[in-house]
Amino acid sequence: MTFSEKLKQYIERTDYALNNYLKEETIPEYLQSSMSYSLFAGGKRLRPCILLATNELLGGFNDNAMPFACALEMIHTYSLIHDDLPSMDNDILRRGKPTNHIVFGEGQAILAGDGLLSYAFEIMLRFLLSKSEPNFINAAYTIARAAGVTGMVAGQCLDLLTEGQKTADEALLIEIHKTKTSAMIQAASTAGALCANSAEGIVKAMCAFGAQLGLLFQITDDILDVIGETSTLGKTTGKDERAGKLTFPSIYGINGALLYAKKAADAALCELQPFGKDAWFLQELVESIMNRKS
Ligand code: GRG
Repeated sequence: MTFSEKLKQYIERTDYALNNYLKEETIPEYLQSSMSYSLFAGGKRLRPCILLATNELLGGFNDNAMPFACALEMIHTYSLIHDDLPSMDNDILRRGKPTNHIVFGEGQAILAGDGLLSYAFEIMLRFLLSKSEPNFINAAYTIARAAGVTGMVAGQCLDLLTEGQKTADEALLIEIHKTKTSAMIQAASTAGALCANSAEGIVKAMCAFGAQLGLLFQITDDILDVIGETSTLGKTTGKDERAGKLTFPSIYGINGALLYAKKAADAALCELQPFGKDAWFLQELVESIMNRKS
């Protein structure tokens, strides 16, 4: 199987499960529409794919990992809806489509995000009620921490606070990237390993892998905001500079940022070395993020 075929398979399985989750509850029609609009707006499903691929690599049963993969994608989608709000990044375009608040109104967009966030926890807890094994509890805890007040929410808070800051503070930049973006990607690989009931050393290695992959992803995101095309990315470009954001290109220039990206890619690949060819999908995923255009 090729990389694209495998990727497609993970995405299709995730989409199927997400669709079922949204259909199996009696959600008010408008809320269902606003949640579905963003959940099925053409996201790359990066985090579920990492979770499922890590889980498969380590001999896990993907059916047991799926609730966590879906929860992660729901939390990710809520974060994008809220990030696009007028009070945050104030964006009108996401994944090539009008943002949630443009279509459904600001109040309903906040609720679509709240709905996805709370439903994500409901899904994980429902699974834990049927299989309350320590490794699954740990996977849910890992995701909760990544999304929360020391993870993504903390990162977004620092990101908003430092807008317009002109001083090149590398430590702060790394802290924002680690929390805002990397934490959720790291949670994907870590939860994938935990759902496979892997030994502590393996979980640690996959956690380190996810941290580097997350950093790589954010650096390439920063680079694409400068050199990418709005039509390819499906979102407004050049926003970081206009908002005076602290980014890798703003501190090191494009070439410097590319060097940091390469360093993170190499470090991620290094964590996969013990798995040899079995880790082919994750290895190719690292390469594809390094070379991504969207
Ligand atoms: C509102 C608590 C809260 C957090 C928002 C995710 C986020 C934090 C902000 C989005 C701004 C941004 C561009 C972050 C950088 C990287 C990132 C998360 C990009 C979007 O992720 P993709 O490319 O999205 O995986 P798709 O559309 O493919 O799902």
